[in-house]
Amino acid sequence: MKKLTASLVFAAMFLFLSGSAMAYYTIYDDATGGDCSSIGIWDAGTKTCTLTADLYIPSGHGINIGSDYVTLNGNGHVVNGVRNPFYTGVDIYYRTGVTVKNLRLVNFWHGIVLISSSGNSITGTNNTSNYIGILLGQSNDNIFSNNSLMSNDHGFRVVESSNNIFRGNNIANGYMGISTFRSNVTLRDNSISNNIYGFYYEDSSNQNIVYNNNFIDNQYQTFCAADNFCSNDIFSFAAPTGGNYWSNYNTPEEGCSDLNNDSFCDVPNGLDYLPWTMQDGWLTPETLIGGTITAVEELLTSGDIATVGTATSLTSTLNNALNAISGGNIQAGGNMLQAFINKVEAQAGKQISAEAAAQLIDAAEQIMSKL
Ligand SMILES: [Ca+2]
Ligand SMILES: [Ca+2]
Repeated sequence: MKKLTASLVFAAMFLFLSGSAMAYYTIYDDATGGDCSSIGIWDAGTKTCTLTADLYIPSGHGINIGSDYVTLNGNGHVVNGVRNPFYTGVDIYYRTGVTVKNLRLVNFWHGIVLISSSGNSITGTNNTSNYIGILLGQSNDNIFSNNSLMSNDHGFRVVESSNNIFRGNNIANGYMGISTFRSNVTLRDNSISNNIYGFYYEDSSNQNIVYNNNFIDNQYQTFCAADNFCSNDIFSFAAPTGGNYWSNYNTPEEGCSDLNNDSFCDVPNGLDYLPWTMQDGWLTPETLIGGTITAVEELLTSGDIATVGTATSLTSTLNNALNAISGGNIQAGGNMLQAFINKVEAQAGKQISAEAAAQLIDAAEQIMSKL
């Protein structure tokens, strides 16, 4: 009966949300970007609305995304709301290919809502003091990366949604960091800290993939609301990927000894068969170089690196660094990473966009600091 009631509540909520898409501003893919011209600058070529000022939304909904394949770039600006039921900062209903980035959403009932929307990207947003930071309903295959969710009752709330990826988010100081209902999620590289419940999943929320996250000082780090409805969840992979870091399971007193010094606890922590003994243990020089190679390939695809030749030169230098470090020749690896930085600097603003060059140099310097 409890589950039926909960389901009806969600159904009613979706109807309410779906029927209330009236927003102060709607971004459309047209000559002016819909209302974009009154709050920012519309680039019709890239279909991007870039905010030019902070906004205050005194009632109702702030910005509705009215077309597929558009980008809303907050450019660091804040949209402030009023925390009454269902008032929302950004509405994304029945959309695909939408990107929302670099936007701050404060004091809404929902910071961002996705309903029946798949294949979208929410990245680098900052959601603070909302009831729910980001809500998904019946929305699949979206990516949520590098978002900050602080002091929301629920950081992420995921309802009847599948195959969404949550990566590199910082979720802290809430009642539930991420909570799911009849859903499955992939959680990776997130920091989930100081919530009552870190990851709360219920009612056939199974087949979750949860690895390489820092679970820090949540009263309940993970909580399956009904064991018989939570199954086939994966909390670790074989070394060197391993599982997660758990602040309540990282010392011998807590059951985590590491007698063979491989940075994994020698005994599993529940379903996590390879718990890390240190935060971010998976961010070794080797894994970071692998990630930087991937970044170069992505920057080539996005056009931030102009030619295949430039990208190949960079990845071959990174592979040389990887081989040297894997073989124990740390100094040679460091020299290769310095050579990589020199190559990037030489092409910054030429074959490599200035922004991408700064990103790659930061990555290389981070790796060198770990050698
Ligand atoms: Ca501890
Ligand atoms: Ca060990």
